[in-house]
Amino acid sequence: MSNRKIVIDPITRIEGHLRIEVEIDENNVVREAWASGQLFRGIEMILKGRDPRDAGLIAQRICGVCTNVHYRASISAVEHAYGIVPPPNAEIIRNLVTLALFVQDHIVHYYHLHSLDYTDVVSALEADSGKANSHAKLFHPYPYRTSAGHFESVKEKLSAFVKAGRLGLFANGYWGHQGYRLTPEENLIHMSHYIEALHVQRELSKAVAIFAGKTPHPQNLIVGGVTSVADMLNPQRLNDFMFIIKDTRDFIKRAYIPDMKMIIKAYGDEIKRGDGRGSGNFLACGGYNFGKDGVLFEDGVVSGHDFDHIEKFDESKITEEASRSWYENDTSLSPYKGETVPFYTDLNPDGSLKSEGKYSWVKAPRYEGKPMEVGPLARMMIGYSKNAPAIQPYMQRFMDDTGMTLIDFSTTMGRMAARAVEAEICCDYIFGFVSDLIENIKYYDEETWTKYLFEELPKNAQGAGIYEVPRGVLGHFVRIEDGKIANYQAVVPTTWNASPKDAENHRGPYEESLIGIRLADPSAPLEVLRVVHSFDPCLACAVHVIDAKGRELSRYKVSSICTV
Ligand code: NFE
Ligand code: MG
Repeated sequence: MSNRKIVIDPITRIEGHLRIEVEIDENNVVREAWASGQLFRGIEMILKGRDPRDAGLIAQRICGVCTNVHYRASISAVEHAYGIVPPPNAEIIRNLVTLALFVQDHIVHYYHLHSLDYTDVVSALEADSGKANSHAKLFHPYPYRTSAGHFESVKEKLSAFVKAGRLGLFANGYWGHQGYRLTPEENLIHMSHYIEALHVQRELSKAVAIFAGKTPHPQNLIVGGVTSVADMLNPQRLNDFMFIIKDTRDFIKRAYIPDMKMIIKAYGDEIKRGDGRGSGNFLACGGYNFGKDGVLFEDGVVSGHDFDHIEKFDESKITEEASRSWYENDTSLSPYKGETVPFYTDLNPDGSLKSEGKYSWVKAPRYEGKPMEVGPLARMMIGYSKNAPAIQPYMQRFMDDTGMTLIDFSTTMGRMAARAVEAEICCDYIFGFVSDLIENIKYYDEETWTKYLFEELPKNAQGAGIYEVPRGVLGHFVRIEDGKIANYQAVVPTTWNASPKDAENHRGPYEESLIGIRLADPSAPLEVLRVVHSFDPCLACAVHVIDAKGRELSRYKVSSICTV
């Protein structure tokens, strides 16, 4: 029997429109894969000709999920171009908001976007609440909201959904698939935390809004600093922020981490088999300084899982190319010179991707010509290998508790585990950033903005804002000519991970991680969902002109007065 193609479109639960096509052999093993962003992001074109000080407010509309990070990277790119250094308090406030967002993003990703690939909602209804209560104690001595009474109320909520035939957001799962292995009690514990996580993520949005004004699409950043002066100087606001983080920390330690350990125990053979392992190229730019010389994340570049030789990150080695993407100009370019001229070449007549030609709106970022995985997994593996004080002890404890080795993390389950460990680290370390802020204020350093006169800034300049954000390395690159934006490029984490192939036919990280995965039932490709979802895809970072039918994407009119 010849190879067959399976198309999953969209594969994302929310966060934009990603299409995955895989070719499987007669044993249902994936032999080739194509990741295709089905949306076009025109933001870079909209930014041309604008006042650089406005870039942040426009660029942040790239996405509504990783809310503040495009805003921040954009403002920083302009600051870098002009040589403006924001004062320490501004940097701390920016860090507080971004780190609260890391935690919120990771919790939402695990419970609401990914856990249903491993937990069966319908099975939870069969659970014995008393048994679930004692089972939860195997993974934490004081598990989060797991009394038998609480479980009964969760079951009632779930069965009301099922009885009404309105599964809502649970409607499209492959419930009953042989790939689901948790017991009914374990499924119930997860579903209970799924519901609790809705509250936790709402509270974290409030924490972000304390300094950022609102979320998504915050208001508090300006070139040179932040505007959240009154919030910074109000002890009640700081206290509210810390209180939410404290509650979240409780949830992470008593629910998220234990649930991760439970999943790893149940699906351990997938880890040992290496399901979802990619090429072993990892990239991290590091950052988030605190105290005298503390840094949360280490930078590093790893090739082929060689963690003994980690190179320093160098932004000048980043290029993007579009030989397999729907843009003109196939040459590999520095983002400062990057182009965004759409060139849609359609699908095959049967509606499938042109697997030998251009097939995605996502470009192909490369580091020294190589595809790179970015995100929590890259950060945790690099931080652990470099013995980073903020990372190594957390990773070590998780490894000791689960029996996982470093290479085990380079899998689908490992990607999830790294994200959970990172959420725990961010939550614990946020307090260090808060105490830096309090320390400054105590000594009358209330500076939040570095003064400059726009008229005195150079007319021609270029700069980059490069940060670790929840899904990996984010870079915004701006070139200013005659006081206006002449070119703008954003190379976002999902662009790295969802990258299509390149001129050399190197697969992107999603694609590479799918090779060798065996499907139990090709009509219900749960295994493919698991691999791709473990990266936390955000194709919303690649949107702006949507095509509901997958066709007719060839005409654009983007004027400079277009609002986004
Ligand atoms: Ni739209 Fe994002 C993050 C950015 S994309 S969520 O994290 O930047 O990968
Ligand atoms: Mg780009």
